[in-house]
Amino acid sequence: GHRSGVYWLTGLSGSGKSTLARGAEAQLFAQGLNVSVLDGDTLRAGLCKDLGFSEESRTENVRRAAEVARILSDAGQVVLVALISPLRSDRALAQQIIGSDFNEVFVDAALSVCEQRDPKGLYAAARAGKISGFTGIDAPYEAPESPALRLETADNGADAGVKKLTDFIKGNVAL
Ligand code: GGZ
Repeated sequence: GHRSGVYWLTGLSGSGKSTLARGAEAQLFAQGLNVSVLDGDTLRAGLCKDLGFSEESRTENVRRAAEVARILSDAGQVVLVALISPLRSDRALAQQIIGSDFNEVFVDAALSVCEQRDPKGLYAAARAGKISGFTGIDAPYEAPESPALRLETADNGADAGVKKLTDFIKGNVAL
């Protein structure tokens, strides 16, 4: 069909969501598909500039991303969303907005692994009490119970995860 789907990557900060989304974007683009990436960092620099990290702000962040994803998906784009989206209720809201095009992808890495990666030093800052309400430290992360796809990033290179995600999307687009 012309609907290629929304692939909603949820996971802790540092789990690899952006890397996987950007990698899959490049692969799919090279194969002629129209792809859009909605990344938390990018959205928070623009569309969601007014939002912080309270529970209410995160819910609104997820809601806006879902509405945009739906518009892009309706226009026939493959949509990759990379947001921590830590609460099951918020991801359920996204699924409700997007409908049957919604595919939940769990980017699964243990907190200890993400904390070791700590590319931006945010976990260290959270541990030191310089940031409060950091997901996994003093704000909740509720793992998906039955994701459409689960990608473990701790022991696998990024390329393996990108291939799994790309293959999953291509299988879905072909349906
Ligand atoms: C979680 C935070 C926080 C707090 C700043 N909690 O690894 P990053 O840096 O680049 O990705 C994280 C990003 C999370 O934004 P999202 O829009 O994905 O979050 S949510 O879906 O929960 O709305 C992190 C940075 O913002 N960051 N403060 N307190 N992540």
